Amino acid sequence: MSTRTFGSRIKRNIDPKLLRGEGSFVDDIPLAHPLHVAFVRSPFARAKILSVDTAEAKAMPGVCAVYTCDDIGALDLELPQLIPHPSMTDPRTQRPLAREDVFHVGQPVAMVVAVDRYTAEDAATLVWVEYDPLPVELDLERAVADGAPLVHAGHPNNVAADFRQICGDPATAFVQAEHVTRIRVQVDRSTAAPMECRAVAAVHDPVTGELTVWDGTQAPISVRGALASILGIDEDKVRVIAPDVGGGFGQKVYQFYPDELLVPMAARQLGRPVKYIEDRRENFIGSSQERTQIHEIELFARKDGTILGLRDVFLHDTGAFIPYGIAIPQVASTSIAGPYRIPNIDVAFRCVYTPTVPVTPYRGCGRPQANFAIERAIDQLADELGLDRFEVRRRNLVADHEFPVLREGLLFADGLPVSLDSGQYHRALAMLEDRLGVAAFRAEQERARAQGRYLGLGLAFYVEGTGLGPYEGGHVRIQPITGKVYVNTGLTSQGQGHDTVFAQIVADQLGVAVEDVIVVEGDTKAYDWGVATFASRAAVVSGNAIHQSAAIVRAKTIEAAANMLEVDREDIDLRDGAAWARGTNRSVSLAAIATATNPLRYAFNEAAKAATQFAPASRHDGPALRPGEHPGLEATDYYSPPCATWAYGVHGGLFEVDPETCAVKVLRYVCVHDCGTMINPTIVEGQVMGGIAQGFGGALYERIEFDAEGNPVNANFVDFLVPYATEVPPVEILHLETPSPLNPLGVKGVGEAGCIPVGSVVASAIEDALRPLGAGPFRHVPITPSMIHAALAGA
Ligand code: MCN
Repeated sequence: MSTRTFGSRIKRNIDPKLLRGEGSFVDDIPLAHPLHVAFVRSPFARAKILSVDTAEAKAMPGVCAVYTCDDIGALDLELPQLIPHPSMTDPRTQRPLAREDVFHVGQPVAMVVAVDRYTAEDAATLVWVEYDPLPVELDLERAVADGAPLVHAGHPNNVAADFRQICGDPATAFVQAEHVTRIRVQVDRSTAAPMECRAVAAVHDPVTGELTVWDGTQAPISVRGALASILGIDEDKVRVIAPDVGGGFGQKVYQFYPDELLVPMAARQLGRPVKYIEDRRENFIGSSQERTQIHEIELFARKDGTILGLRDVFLHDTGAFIPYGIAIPQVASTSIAGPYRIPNIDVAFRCVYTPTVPVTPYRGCGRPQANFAIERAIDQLADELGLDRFEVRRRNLVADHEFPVLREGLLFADGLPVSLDSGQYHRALAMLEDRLGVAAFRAEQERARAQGRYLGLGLAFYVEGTGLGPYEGGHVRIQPITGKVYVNTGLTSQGQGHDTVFAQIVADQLGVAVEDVIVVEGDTKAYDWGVATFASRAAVVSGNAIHQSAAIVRAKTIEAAANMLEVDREDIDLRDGAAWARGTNRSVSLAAIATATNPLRYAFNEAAKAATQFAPASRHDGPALRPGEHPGLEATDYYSPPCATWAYGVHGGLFEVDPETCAVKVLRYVCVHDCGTMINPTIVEGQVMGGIAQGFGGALYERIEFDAEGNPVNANFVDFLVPYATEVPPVEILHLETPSPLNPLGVKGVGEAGCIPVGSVVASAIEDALRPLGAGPFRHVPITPSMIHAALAGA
């Protein structure tokens, strides 16, 4: 394979369209006279439903239907538990419309369908629901205490699951330790806040029985499977299309939200297109969130800073329901030892129901919390032992020759033991230290302090298991007539630029221009085996599948071209959209080769005419197709990773904290990262940058606030602060490329990496800055100005 475009900084194909406002999102899909949906949502965090009266709403002109749980027949069920785990008994999931009980503010109780959204919204206010509110406990630690009000009966202490994993011999290591560091850290709840909220539209064709659903989802194939199973129809009669999607960040991965089932149901029943476009407030109170965890972590070490063992016990807030099982805390618990050579690990967690929006993975999925725990603990260990924070890390980082590092006993989200596959951790740390100019900064910090300015340096290392299975596939086809190459895959993009990187992979294999490769994603009619976009897996899983398919097409093309040009296969060179007989000026275009596979079919085409002379049909040694041969230059192959491949990186920043205003200013921010071989460094940098922006949100600004009754009090962009471009600093990104030994392309994922260590870096830097004032430690994110103020006041 040549390396002409793989690894190149090619601009994303999709950007001109999106920047010109020519994207086509669910709300842009032209539908003939669609009906519109509004939901009646619970205003209580926990309540009994005493009655629901829809008569007045139904009577309103323009209202076509009002559904409660009693009106949806067989669909009145608990939605599927997506990732079962033996640690959960009776895991609770959401019903499409609440029956008897509501479990969080925002839970859908009734659905109104009307001629326009205004009418639907007005009618929703005329659905009269009588509630009997029940007591609630929102605080995670109090929720697990005896006597706390229960979210779900039969789940004492609100425990959804308890799980513990052990690696090595922690008990012995703990006894041998000369020093123990203990800290408690907390990460608060946040939300993905995609630019486009969620959206679903559906059309049912009564003649063909086909149901077409446009869904701003990360998982069209899974949505189709769920719809077909629940509605009891053939999968072939359900087509799910994810058109352009304005960000997902995990929130739009397959949780099977009520609207994803109810909108198609209504379209079938009412015989009209139906659509639901979530508004921003609904996104805050109805679409899933993540992050709250409280860790009690202990490091058992020698006096020289060598860590012998780690114990971590943490609480994980799972919200009102647990559709994703223990996936998030399991990822957190298996990431807890980070890049460090910690042989003995004891980690246990408890998933806790709270009467809040359900929790499912949000970019990072448990890793930012684990990172905050281990990195804050390492800083603390260094401080307690009087060692430099870089030095303690250096003493414990896995060395290059120690890979693979198997953490037997710690099962990752794929059910397999954690095994760090490759990396250059020491080099990454040295690059960061060098780029930050640590020695010079320390001198500057001293000078600044003398002038009453408080500068601080923070750093944090992370590892990230990426590229989870089970599998993805790719279909590659050289088009007859035009010679363009079409690539179909099962997953879908929400802004990751897959169409460009997948085109790069194929272009190199087939010797065509990237612009001549058209990638089609997110349409179950175009490709229908696959899983979804999550877990930073597209490059690893789909990338390798497409690479393999393209390799088969390449071989077929070379075989056909060798026949046509009457040379050996080894003498064929694919470049510039043609197959060349090496060392000659004889060539045949890929269009002609693809066309020649069936000259009759393309008899009206000039290329076909020209190619007829080469057609396999003109082979005089037997039938046009030999047994097992298929016509056309196309192939489908699948890739199933053996286990996760572990990306990593280290971030560091220089910050200034103003003790008067408590404002935090980022002076410099440096990221050294390694996602294996990079397919497109520009896209990788965009991903890293986007992740860091979200990381700054979690570090300094974003917290979903509830009052004591469980009402979200900042469910809007005025009160819930996402960082704007003005808050996200320029980032100096340095790359390392240690290929993954686990897959043919040597790639690891990068989509989530950026957000993982930012909270740890920011806390580390603020602590360093305010050390002379005795304020700190900082072990709770986001770190708001009022928290800094309180720390200074308490100093
Ligand atoms: N890439 C590359 N070289 C590598 C690794 C990746 O060129 N060695 C490219 C990939 O080909 C892809 C992009 O970088 O175009 C991200 O790749 P990958 O890490 O495989 O992640 P996925 O494509 O599977 O995307 C999922 C990941 C996740 S889990 C979240 S959450 C997230 C993210 O991507 N949500 C996003 N990035 C996002 N970016 C945008 N704009 N919007 C979201 O919703």
